Amino acid sequence: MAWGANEEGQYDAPLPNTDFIAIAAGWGHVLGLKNDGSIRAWGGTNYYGQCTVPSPNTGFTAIAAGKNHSLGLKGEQGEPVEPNDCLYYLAGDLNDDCKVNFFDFAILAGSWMSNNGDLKWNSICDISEPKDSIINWKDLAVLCESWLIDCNTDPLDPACI
Ligand SMILES: [Ca+2]
Ligand SMILES: [Ca+2]
Repeated sequence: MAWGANEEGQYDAPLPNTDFIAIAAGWGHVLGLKNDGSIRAWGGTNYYGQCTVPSPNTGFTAIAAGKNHSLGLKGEQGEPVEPNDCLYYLAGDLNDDCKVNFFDFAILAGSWMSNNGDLKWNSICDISEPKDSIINWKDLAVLCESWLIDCNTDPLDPACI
């Protein structure tokens, strides 16, 4: 079911319009995650390819949409997860694989704008200083400060010490 503005065809979910387990809305486009792990995308002008799901379009477990971009999480709990041998605390590394990338972003997005006690609440995402029992831009800012730092390949990065 959809309501509100439809200038970009946001209502026009491709048929068969069934078996969706999650949806995400961008500016003019919409993502739907199906129970078979594939993503459908519709609406918008697709100038940026936000509706073109990379292949193989399988194995997705979560989705998120920005204004003109889309995100899909594959595997469970941000797999692949490498053995946790981090000897340091890398702010923003939410899945303990010693680097900060889209897997961590997806975990943060999963509890976005939740408060302690909400269904979506995930305490590991409260990385703001100080912790404030809400997941918002302050936590995203901390993650962004370490964005794409990989302590496996660059252990001398100041963030990895
Ligand atoms: Ca990580
Ligand atoms: Ca916070």
